[in-house]
This record gives sequence, C-alpha cells and structure tokens, in this order.
Amino acid sequence: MRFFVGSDFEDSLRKTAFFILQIPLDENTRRKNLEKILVTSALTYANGPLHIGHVAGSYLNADIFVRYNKLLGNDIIYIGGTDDYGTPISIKAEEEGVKPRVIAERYNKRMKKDLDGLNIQLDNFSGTSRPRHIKVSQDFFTNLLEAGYVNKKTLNQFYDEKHKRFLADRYIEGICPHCKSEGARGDQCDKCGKLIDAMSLIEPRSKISGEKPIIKETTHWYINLPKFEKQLREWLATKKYWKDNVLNFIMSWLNEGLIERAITRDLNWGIPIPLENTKGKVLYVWFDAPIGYISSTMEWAEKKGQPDLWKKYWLDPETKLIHFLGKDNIPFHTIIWPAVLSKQKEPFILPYDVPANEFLNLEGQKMSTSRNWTVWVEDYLKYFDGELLRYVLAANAPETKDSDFTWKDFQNKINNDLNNVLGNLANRTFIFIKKYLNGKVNKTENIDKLFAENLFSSGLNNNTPFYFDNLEDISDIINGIDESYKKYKVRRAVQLILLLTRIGNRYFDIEKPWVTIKKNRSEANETLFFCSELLRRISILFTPIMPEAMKKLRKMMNLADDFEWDDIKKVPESFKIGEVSPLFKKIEDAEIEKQLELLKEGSEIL
Ligand code: B3M
Ligand code: ZN
Repeated sequence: MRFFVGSDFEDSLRKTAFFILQIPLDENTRRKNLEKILVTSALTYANGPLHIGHVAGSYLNADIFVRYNKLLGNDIIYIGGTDDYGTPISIKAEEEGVKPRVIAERYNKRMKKDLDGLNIQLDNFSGTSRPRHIKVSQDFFTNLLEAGYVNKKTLNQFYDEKHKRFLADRYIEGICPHCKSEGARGDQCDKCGKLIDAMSLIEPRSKISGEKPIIKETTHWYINLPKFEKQLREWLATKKYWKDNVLNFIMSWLNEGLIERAITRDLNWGIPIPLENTKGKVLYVWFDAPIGYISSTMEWAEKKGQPDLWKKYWLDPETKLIHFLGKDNIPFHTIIWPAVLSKQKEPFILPYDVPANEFLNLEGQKMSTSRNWTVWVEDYLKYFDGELLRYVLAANAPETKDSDFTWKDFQNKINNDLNNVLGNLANRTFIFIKKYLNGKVNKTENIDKLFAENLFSSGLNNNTPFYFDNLEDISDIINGIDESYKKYKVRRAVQLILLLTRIGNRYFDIEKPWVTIKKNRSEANETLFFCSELLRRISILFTPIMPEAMKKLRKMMNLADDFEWDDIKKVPESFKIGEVSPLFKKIEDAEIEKQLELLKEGSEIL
C-alpha cells in the first residue's frame, strides 16, 4: 500500500507537520532508567480561590508532567499547598474583619476543591500556617543564622502613623525606580518583575491609609546574598538545560549584583522568628513559602504512616526536584531558595529544573484579581467540564511567551480539535465497526508494517505534497510527543497528537471503507483496525492532558484502565467495540456569549 496525499490535503496540516518535525529533538528520547522526581507547583496565596492564571502558570503543566511520568513508571510525587502569609491575606482579613487564619483556611479548602474539579491530583496539598511548617521554617532560619549567612541591621522603613505600623511589601506602593511604572509594590514591580527595595519607591503611599508614610527606625535580619554569589554562579552554570526565559531572567538579576535582603518583617501575621526579645518580628513570606514544599512533603509522609519518607526525596541527590511556577517567582526559586537550602544541617537537594511559564492574558488584557478580570475555576465548573479547560490551556500554554485565553478560542478548540477531529475519528470508526463488522475488528498481518518505520519516508518539505509509505511510522511522531512531554512542551505534544488524529481521519477518507466493505470485507477490516489502533495509541498519548476523556474513549473500546506508556506499541489482536457515545459535545455560540457577559458583569465569588 502506498498513500499519496495530494494537494487537496489541508495546507495547514502539511505545514504543521513540516514545522513541528523540523524542531530538533534530543537524541536521548529513550529512557534508560527509572527516575525519582519531586514535582511542586508554586504555593498559591490563600487570599482567593483558584483562577485560570494559576492553572496555566503552575498547576496544569505540573499535573501533565506528573501523569506522564507516572505512565513511564517513574517514582514521582507531586507536592503543593497554599501560601498562607503575605500581605494579600492580611489585607483581605482586615477587609472582612476576621483573623487571617480564617481566610487562609477557607481558601485552602476551596482551592483544593477547584483542583479536584480539574483533575489536578497533588499527592499532598498543605498550607503554610500549619504547625509543622512553622517549626521547620524556624529551624531553617536558625540554621542559616548559625552558618553565618544572616546579618542583623537597623534601618529606616516606611511607617503608617495613622495605623501605627511598618509598611513592608504590598502595604506600600509607588512608582517603580527601575521601569517608572505606577503601582509598584514595596517588594516587587509587576511590570518589570524586578525586586524592589521599598525605600527606593518613588512617591510612596501607604496601601492601608492611602497617605504618605513617615520614616521610622526598625531592626531586621538580612540574608547575605553577596556571600553566595560565587556558589550560585557555579551552580547556575550547570543549568544550561533550563528554559531560555528562566536563564535570561536570572542572568539579568545576577548581573545587576546581589544585595543583602531582609528576611524578616514587622507584622502580626507570619511565622515568629525564633529569637529572644523579638516580639512582632516574623519571617518574610518569601523566606518561609518555599520551605512549604518540604513541610508539605513531611505532612504527606506522615499521612502515609511513614514519617521519614520525605527524606527519600529531599535528601537523595538522585532526586530531580522540579518547581513549576510563574515567571514572577523565578528569582525567589533560583537564587534565594537554593542559597537557603544549601546551608541547612541536612543535605537538601537543590532544584533540578524550574520550568517557569509566562503569563496567561484574558481576552487580550492582563489578568487581574483586583479588577475581577479573570475566570475563576469555581465559576467555570458550573458550566463546563474540567477536561475541556485542561485541553484548551494545554494547547495554548504560555510556555515561551505570554498567551491569551479567549472564550471564542475556547469554543473553536473544543468544536474543531476535539469534536471535528478527535471525536469524529472515534465516532466514525466505532459506528462503522458496529454497523458493518459486528462490533469487532481483527489484527491483520499487514498491521505491523502499517505501524513500522518512517511515516515521512519520502522526506517532507514545504513544497512537496505529503507522501507516506505504508502510512506508518507514526514512530517519529510518537517519539516527538514523548520528548515534548519530557521537556514540558505541552503545546507541541497537543499539536502532534492532533496531527496523528488528522492522519487517521485522512486515512479513513482515502481508504473508503464504505466502498470496500461491499467487495472486500478484509480490506475494510484492515482500515478499521488501523483506525482503532490509532485511537488506542491516542488514548494513551492524550491521557496526561485529558485523563477522564481518554478513560471514556478506552471504555468504548473495552480497554483496561491500568496501562503504561510502553503499551503504546503493543498492538492487540482485536478490538471489540462497546457502547458508543459522543466523546465531546459542541459548544454553542449562546454558551460563549453567556461567558462573555458574566466576565463583563464580574464574578461574585470573591
Ligand atoms: N505565593 C506567589 C504567587 O502565588 C507566591 C508563590 C510562593 S511559591 C513558594 O505567585
Ligand atoms: Zn518596574
């Protein structure tokens, strides 16, 4: 059999295939040994429920990576929780007239529920206001101090006279000294991403009273970052494989020179520093937050009844520690955190990779919770299935640059990619088998060849039509998908799986089983077996992204749920099709208009 797919074949598909396959792949696509991996998602501030920015920034990509690695058989755990301190929580508590702890606990619960609704399955979801975390963080501080990397200093700080308190971090706002944009906070500028020394803010204002603050003396403890510079540079030099956006960010940071940074604050909501006569002094939220990855792992181990199990990950240099996060969290995880980790009494591992994502915009505008310009997961789940959001955010992941979520694009992706391409292939294949082949197709001799070597054997360039001998090797494409998951290139994985699916539909059209069935049953059987086998492979390949939808697909094919990645190439002897129902459902214009209206009105869940 030799297929020639002529110029009627969608141009876009040919181009996609061409460009995707031009991207060089790592030689080492084959896994040699099983790995031990510890994955984290940035701890979300517990001052509101989960929105799609969180999902696209650090949860979905982590969950997909974890699911893929579980299929490979790797020993992987996925840890996270809420960041319970920090000014956003205190501010929210003050607004509501309740204790900050009430806010933290409320949103911790709601976030966990939101994650469940999206099938994002962490092994443990903790919170940084829990007692274990407090103890571990205090020990971290003490160890760093005793190792000689913390200095105590007296300094001037902004003070709100009306409310009688020091104004650190988000309690103070002004113009960014670096990029001169308005609304920069006392700790960081959202516009240029740079960390800020509050005293350098131009036209500072108290966030609580709106007034000009006075300057008052206070005492704080500083981490001596300059003392870490050599060590950090050497360590970062071994991280050539990190994403470009991450390396660029770090280098510009390092090249500006490291300065000592305060790791304590004058606040009443935070972890008290473990020193005598320091009432009102707490750890800076960014000091204790990453320690939450460790305390959450400890909580997980405890829940499992093996309290020391956390050590198997955190203290073994073989473990790959991978932090998923948004780009604004890069410096904290790649400079301060490794510095702190390296001076503890126990030999903690340092981050292996920090695959930071860029930002997700919404309908062309920057997402903002204060302007209520976001899509809350809780709201979303009232209207649509979590799997659909997983798909759209994966297909549109802000991996190398900011990306945009629009409701129209959501509808297009569901209706075109999922319904017209994947749903259609499944539906036409299964219906045909049930109607003309008694619900069953058998493996034919040819099939191994069909799935053999080199799909694009005749070479592919932009001008030649799309040739392929023996329809196969899908191997090239499958290896590409494998490699994409390994490298956190979820968008590319999606494109390649869709490509496979389109090939399936195209093959069905060329083979015309509705014609062959009349004269040559075995040819029709072969066509339909091939399509079924393709769908079986897709059901594995798409599982990290749409686990529930793929379960449904497998169920229609009577395939077991306990499979592994290596099963991709294990062709079964036959397929017996079970009850068939549409895999996805089209989204109507009215449903999208409704979402756009809701967005304009502003959600009431906050
Ligand atoms: N809570 C910032 C954020 O949610 C901060 C991350 C902490 S990760 C240890 O974007
Ligand atoms: Zn700035």
